[in-house]
Order: sequence, then structure tokens, then C-alpha cells
Amino acid sequence: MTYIKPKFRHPEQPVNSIGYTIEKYEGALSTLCAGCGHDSISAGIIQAAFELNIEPHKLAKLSGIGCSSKTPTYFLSNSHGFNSVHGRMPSVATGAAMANRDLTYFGVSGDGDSASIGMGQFVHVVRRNLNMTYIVMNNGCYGLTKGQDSATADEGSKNKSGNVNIFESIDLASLAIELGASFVAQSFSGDKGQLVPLIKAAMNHPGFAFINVISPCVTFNNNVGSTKSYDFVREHIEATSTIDFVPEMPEISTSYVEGSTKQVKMHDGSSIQLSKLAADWDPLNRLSAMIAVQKAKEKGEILTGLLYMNPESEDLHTMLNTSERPLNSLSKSVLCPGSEALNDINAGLR
Ligand SMILES: Cc1ncc(C[n+]2csc(CCOP(=O)(O)OP(=O)(O)O)c2C)c(N)n1
Ligand code: SF4
Repeated sequence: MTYIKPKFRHPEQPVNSIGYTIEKYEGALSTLCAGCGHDSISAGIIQAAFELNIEPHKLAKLSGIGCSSKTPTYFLSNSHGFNSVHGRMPSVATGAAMANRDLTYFGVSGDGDSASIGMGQFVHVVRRNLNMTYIVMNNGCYGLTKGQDSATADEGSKNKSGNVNIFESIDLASLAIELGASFVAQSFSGDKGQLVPLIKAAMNHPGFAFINVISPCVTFNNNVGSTKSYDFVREHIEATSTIDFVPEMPEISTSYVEGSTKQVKMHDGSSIQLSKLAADWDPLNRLSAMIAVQKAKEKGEILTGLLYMNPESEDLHTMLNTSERPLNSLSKSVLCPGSEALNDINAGLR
């Protein structure tokens, strides 16, 4: 029975600072097609959660519908999970986060799930700056329903049947920056070295952290002429920088040449170090990020790495001044202030 994951592990596996081996962050054996980019992203998520010393039961993973949205089954099986309706993950995530801010929220979606049926939900979760990480596993097609073009398929891109897409594509990273997302990154499923630090930085960001990951569908969109195939992406990738996530450090000891390395401090004392920056791009400047993405697009390149970040971001909880404690832990006396207080509120509204 090949669907049963072998339990054997090397007895001397490394443990993280809370004493867990990486096994604690794994999930069920994947049933996706062999070689699917989504599986590489799941591996990146497992690695990032292990390295960040996350308590699995303090994380909630949420998704919509699609091959991409199936992936939460394949990572973090000791975490909370909710596989919602097609395109509706953002509203479920919003409800959960508003009720309990003590968990880390991790959303997974597809380009069909977010850019077509779920577009209405996506744009609002971005502009509300919900404190969550949101990954789109972007393969330019609807993998689960046998490879129809999605709204992120590039104009002129050919699908497996040889049909050329005549429509302008939706660029989710540009859209997220435009809508005010406070952390926007782009990566490739085949570049774990870049993806893992990006996921770690996103999970540490206090606000909406969006990562658009190009993730080839080997079964329906890996043909010649597709702009989301492994070959095409490898040939056209252009990194803004290399990235390293440095957890809480009082002093950064790395020496760097001014202009070639940039350090972005995060709210909790950790930092992101970016090397080899493109000369005319500033990750803290929204306009500069938008121009860099558009320039790359004009040249037919896929710009990867951290595109934009606002380290001063205020998330939805801060904006709405919500309860510090999870709602299910509030006692009746806190939830119901008594008739006198209610009379005062009513009098104030007359
Ligand atoms: C309301 C609703 N409409 C349509 C579908 C059919 N459907 C299932 S998955 C999917 C698209 C999946 O594409 P994407 O989100 O890009 O994920 P992928 O499978 O490519 O990872 C569609 C249209 C559905 N499940 N529910
Ligand atoms: S159909 Fe495509 S997206 Fe779905 S599992 Fe297979 S390769 Fe991955």
C-alpha cells in the first residue's frame, strides 16, 4: 500500500530549539502527480516551520479548492486545518483570526482559487491587512479540473492542446502591492534556497504577507510554449536579491558593501538581509517595487525575491482594536458588561 507513509526515521535526526524533529512538521503522503511544483512548496513550508520553532498546535492552515488547496494535508498534520470552499479561504481566515489572534494563520491557494472565483475575497483580505501568510501556488491553469487556462496564464502562452491564450493575465504580485499589501514576494517552487527564508520572513511579518510562487503543473502545463513550465521559468527568472532571514539578533555581524546588501529590521528584532539588490529597486518603496515588477514583465522576465515590505505595518487587529485574548477564553463578566453599562451605551446613541 504505497499511500502509507513509512514511519522509519534516522534515530539521530536534528531537533529544533523546542526539541522537535522535522517529522513533527510533516503531513500525509502526497497524492499529487510526481514532479508537481506544489509538493516542493509543501517541503519548503515544513522546513520553514521547523526552523522557526513553531509549535504546530499554535498554527492554523487554511485553503480553498484545487490541487494547491489539497497541500495542507501534506504538511503540518499536528496543526489546525480548514479546507474551505473554492475561493472562500480569505473569509474563513478572517473569521478565525478575528476570534483568536493567538494562532499563526497560514493560507494556501491556487491561481484559479484566488484570481478567478476567489478574486473578490482576495482583494479584500489584502486591503484589510489580515495578519496571515498567503501563498498562491501559481501554475497558470486549473490543475484539479484538468488544466484549463486560469486568469494568470500569460497572453500568448500555449496550453497543452496547443491553444494560445488571447487574454491579458492578472499579475497577483502587482495587484497585491497596488492594494496596499504590506509584504509581497515572488518565488519559484524549484528554488528552495529562496523560498524557505521568504516563508520564514512572511510568517514573522505582522500583517498580510503574500507570496506568489510559480509552481509548474507537470501534467497539464509543462509543455513547450507555456510560460509556467519548468524550462521557461528557469530560463526567465530574475532575482531581485538573495535573501536570508535572521531571527532576533541584537547585532548583525555580517560585513557588507554599501549598496550590495540591505538589512530590513522586523518588529520583533529579527531581520531580513538582502544581497545583490538591483541598483534601481528599493524593497521599502511601493512605487519602486511596482516599477521593478512591470519592467521585468516588459522584458519577459519573472522577478523573484522580496518585492515590497512595510516593516511599520499595522494589522487588522491593531486597526480595529480587537480583544487581545481569544474570544473563547473571555468570561461572561467581560462579554456582558451588565445592564447599567448597556443603558449608558444606549443613552449615548439617542
Ligand atoms: C464553486 C466551485 N466551482 C468550481 C469548482 C471546480 N474546480 C475545482 S478546483 C478548480 C480550479 C483549481 O485551480 P487552482 O486554484 O489554480 O488550483 P490547482 O488545481 O491548479 O492547484 C475548479 C474550477 C469547484 N470545486 N467549486
Ligand atoms: S494536475 Fe497539475 S497541479 Fe494537479 S497535482 Fe498534477 S501536476 Fe500538480
